[in-house]
Amino acid sequence: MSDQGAFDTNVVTVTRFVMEEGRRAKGNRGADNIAELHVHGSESHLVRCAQSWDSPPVSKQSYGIAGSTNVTGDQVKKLDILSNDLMINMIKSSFTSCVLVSEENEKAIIIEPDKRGKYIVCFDPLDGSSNIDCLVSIGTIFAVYKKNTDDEPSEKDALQPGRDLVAAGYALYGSATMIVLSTGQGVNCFMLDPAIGEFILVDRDVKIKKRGKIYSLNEGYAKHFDPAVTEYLQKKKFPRDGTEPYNARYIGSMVADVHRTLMYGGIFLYPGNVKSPQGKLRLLYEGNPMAYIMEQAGGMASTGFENILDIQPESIHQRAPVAMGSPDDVLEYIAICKKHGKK
Ligand code: P6P
Repeated sequence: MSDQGAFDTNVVTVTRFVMEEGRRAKGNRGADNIAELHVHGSESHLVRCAQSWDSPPVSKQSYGIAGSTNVTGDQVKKLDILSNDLMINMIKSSFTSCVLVSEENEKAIIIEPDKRGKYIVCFDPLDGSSNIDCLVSIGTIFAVYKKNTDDEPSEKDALQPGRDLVAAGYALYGSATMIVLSTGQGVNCFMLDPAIGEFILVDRDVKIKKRGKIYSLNEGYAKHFDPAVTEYLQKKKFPRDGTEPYNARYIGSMVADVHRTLMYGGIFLYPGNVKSPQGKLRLLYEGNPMAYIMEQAGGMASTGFENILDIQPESIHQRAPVAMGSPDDVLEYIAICKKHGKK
């Protein structure tokens, strides 16, 4: 008799989970359609990207600078272009969306009338791409809104505060490949099983620690930090209350730094500074989706003066300062920012 014990015949795949969650929430914010979007659209792209990362392309030619630069002035790698094209084509073929905003496209993509649905998807197709050649973890970030007007679809449809998101999440291509997803009913993590090409539910309803012991930011900008950031870091490095100093961790890929913060607690910071008052991270496809995940996991996400999800966007590539993670850590940072007063 062969041993059947090890084989789970009732695994919860991301497809099954999102469809069940859609059915549970049916009628609430169209979560059922999210199931469709996730089944046919962004998730398919993530699987393809994930698989390409799990079985990296043999030819080195997929790596390396593509020679162009994107709207944010970063050098564009070939995988950036591949990932962006995949994401656009997968979502278009899902017939669920009408407007797409990508870090790689200066203008919003208005989907042709015969392929339109009611969702707006904002995404960073391959975040952290400057780390591709040294094999550091990178990821894909996505944020999903519902169109809330009957007008002809336009870039304006994407200018909704993060508070109005109906779903958001990311895929992390690291030592394993994982999708972290929320449709407003908590945060769930799905690990890719390359043997069956499915993402399997491994962490249900993830909650972040109330306080952590890690701070994460690029201290190379210390010369340009606002006084509040300098004071906050001083407090983490040289605590006067007898507690141990925090550990410093910084990967330089937002998806990896945010995922570690979600898993271990602490705070991830990309603040504004005297050179870049709004910081570097983009609100629509970096700040908002990650803030949504953090709040759904019991964490916080702030600019230092307001919740990131409350910001009313004015342009699709606008930046916003970011401080997110364990609520007690973010609240401590906000108190110091407010003590120094609004910039
Ligand atoms: P810096 C990657 O280029 C990215 O957009 C985010 O993934 C990451 O958090 C940030 O930039 C890193 O920026 O200035 O520290 O290199």
